[in-house]
Amino acid sequence: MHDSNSRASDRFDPQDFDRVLSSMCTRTHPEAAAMARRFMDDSPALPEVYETVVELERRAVDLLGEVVGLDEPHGYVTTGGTEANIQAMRTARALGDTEAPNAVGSEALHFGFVKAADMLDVQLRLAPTDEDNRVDLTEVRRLADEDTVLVVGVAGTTEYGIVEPIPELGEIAASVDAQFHVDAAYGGFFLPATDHDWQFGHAPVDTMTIDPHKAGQAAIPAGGFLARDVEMLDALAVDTPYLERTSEATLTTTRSGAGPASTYAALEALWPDGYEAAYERERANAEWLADAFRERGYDVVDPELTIVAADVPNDVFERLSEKGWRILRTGEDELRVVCMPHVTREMLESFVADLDAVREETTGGAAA
Ligand code: 0PR
Repeated sequence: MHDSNSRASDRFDPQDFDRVLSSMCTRTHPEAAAMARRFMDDSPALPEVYETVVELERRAVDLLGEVVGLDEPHGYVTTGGTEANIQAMRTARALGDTEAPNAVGSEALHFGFVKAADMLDVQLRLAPTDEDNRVDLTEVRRLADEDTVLVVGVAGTTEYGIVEPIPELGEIAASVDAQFHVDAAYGGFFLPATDHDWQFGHAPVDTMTIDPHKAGQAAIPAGGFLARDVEMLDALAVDTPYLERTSEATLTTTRSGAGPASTYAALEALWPDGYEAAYERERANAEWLADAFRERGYDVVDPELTIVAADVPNDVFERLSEKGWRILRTGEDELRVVCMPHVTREMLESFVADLDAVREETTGGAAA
C-alpha cells in the first residue's frame, strides 16, 4: 500500500519522450500547454457559460481554415481524428440519398473508419494497395457506385505517411455524386510545406480531418473537423430542447476547453513558419534514418513525409525494445519510426548506436 498522505503527482511520472520513436503524438508546444491548463475546466459545449473558450475555438477553426486552404471554414475541435472521421461519414450519410449507403477508400484507411461504418451502418469498401503501399485507383473506381455516399482519401497514411492521389480520388467521388473526405489527421501540418495536392484549394474536397494533437503540437484531446459548406455541419446538428441554443453539431457533449485553447495557441505560435521549419527538420531526420537503415542492409520504405519503415529482424526489434526504445511495427512487421518534433537527430544517433550494438549481439546483424 502506498502512503495515503503522498500525492499521486509525486508517485507517477508520464512517459518520457526521450525514447518514443513510434508515436504521432509529441510534446505540446509550451504556450499551447499553458493554454490547455488554463482552459481545461471550460467546456465549449456551453457557450452561454464559457464565452472565452468558444471564441478561442472560433479563432482556432479560422486558422485551421488557412492551413487547409478554406476561406470560410465550418467545423470544430474534436477529440481527435477518429471523431472527425466519424463526423465526416455521418454527414455524408445524412446528405446522401440511399437506403444502403457505402463508403469507399483504400486499405490504408485508419481503423477508426471501421468503427464509424459499424456505428453508422455504412458498408465500408476498401480497395487494395500495391507492393509500394499505393492505392489501386482502378479498384476504387470499381467499388464506387450510386450508393456511395463517401469517398475517402488519406493525406499521410498512418503506417507509411503516404499521400494518396487526392485530385484523382476527388474525381471519383464527383463521378458518383458522393462527398469527398480527406483524412489529413497526421499529414495536415506537414503538407503545407510540400508540393503535394491535398487540400480544399487543390481538389473538390468536402470535409477534412486535421489533428492539432499530432504534428500541430497542441494538447490531447485536439482533432479537427472542417467542412466546405455549412450544410455539412448542419446535417450533424440535433435539437437541444433545454438549452438556449437550439442545436448542437458536435459528437460529444461536454468537451474539454484544453483542445480548442491549445489549438489556437499552437497555431498562433507556429503557423506557418514554425510548422514549416519543424517539417524540414523532421523530414531530414527521416531521410537520415532511412539511409542509416539502408547502409546496414535493411529494406526501407522511402519516407514520403516523416515516417520510416524498415524490415528489421524480430530479434533485433525485441532487443531494441528491451533497451527502452518505444517502437511499434507495421502490419507487415516493419519497424516504424515516426519523426515528430521530439525526435531529434541526437536521439536517432543514439538509437542507431543501439541498433549497431544489438546487431553485434544477435544473428540479426549477420542476417541483414
Ligand atoms: N487518421 C489517421 C491517418 C491517423 O493516423 C490516426 C491516428 C487517426 C486518423 C485517428 O486519430 P486519433 O487517434 O486522434 O483518433 N493514428 C495513430 C496510430 O494509429 C493513433 C495514435 C496516436 C496512436 C498517438 C498512438 C499514439 O501515441 O498510430
